[in-house]
Amino acid sequence: MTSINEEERLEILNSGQHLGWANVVDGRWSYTHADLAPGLYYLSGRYKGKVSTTWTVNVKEAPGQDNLDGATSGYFQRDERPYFSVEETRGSAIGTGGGAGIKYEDMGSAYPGIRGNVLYLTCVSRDTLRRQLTVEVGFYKAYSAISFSCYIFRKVAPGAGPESSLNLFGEGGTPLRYINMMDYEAETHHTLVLSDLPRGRKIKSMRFDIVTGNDPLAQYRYDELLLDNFVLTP
Ligand SMILES: [Ca+2]
Repeated sequence: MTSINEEERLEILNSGQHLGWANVVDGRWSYTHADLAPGLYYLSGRYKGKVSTTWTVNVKEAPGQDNLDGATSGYFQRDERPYFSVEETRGSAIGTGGGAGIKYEDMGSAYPGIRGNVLYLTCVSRDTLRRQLTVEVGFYKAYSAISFSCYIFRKVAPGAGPESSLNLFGEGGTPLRYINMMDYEAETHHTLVLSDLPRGRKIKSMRFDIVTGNDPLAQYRYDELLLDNFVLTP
C-alpha cells in the first residue's frame, strides 16, 4: 500500500488557478477529470514549489445522438426529442387517395443503416392530385455537423415525379445549404453527413420538402424517406 502525504501530491493548475490534485507514485502521476465544461484549458503542474510548462487542452462536448428507439410509433404533427423538435408544417391526412405525413415506425433491421424506430416521411398520391409534405427539424442548439441514416423509397423516376429537397438553415433562419434529394440518394452506406458549411456557420434547423409529381395525369406516385441515427456534433 502506498501512503500519500501532502508533499507527494502534484497540484494541477488552470491558467495558474487551482484545479485539482494528482497523486505522485514512484515519480509518476496522472490526472483525470470527467466534469470539465467544454472549452480551452491552460494546464500546468506544481510540485514541491516547481511549476511545469503549460499545456493546452481543448475539452470538446460529446456529440448528441438519437436513434429514435424510445419514440412512440404512429403518426404525429409535432414531437420533442432530446436534441430537436420535429414538426409537419405542411401535409394532408392519409386517406384512400394518398396523403402526406410523418410518423415513427419500427422497421426492424430490414434496411441498411436502419434499426428499430425511424422517422418516416411519406408523401403518396394514389390519384392524380399533387401532394406536398414539409417537415421542419429544429435543433435546440446549433451544430457544426449533422449526420443521419437515410433510406429512400421512390416510385416515379426523378424529374418525372417527386421533387424533394433538404434545406439547411443557421441561426435566425439564414440559408446555409440546399440539397436536392437526388444528391443524397447517391450517398454511400445510406448515411448523409452535413458538415461542409460556410465558414463559421452552424446548423440550427433543416427542412425537408417533398412534392409528388407535377404531372396531373400520372397516378400512384410516392416518395418516402426513412431517417434514423442522428449524430449532432457541437
Ligand atoms: Ca432507430
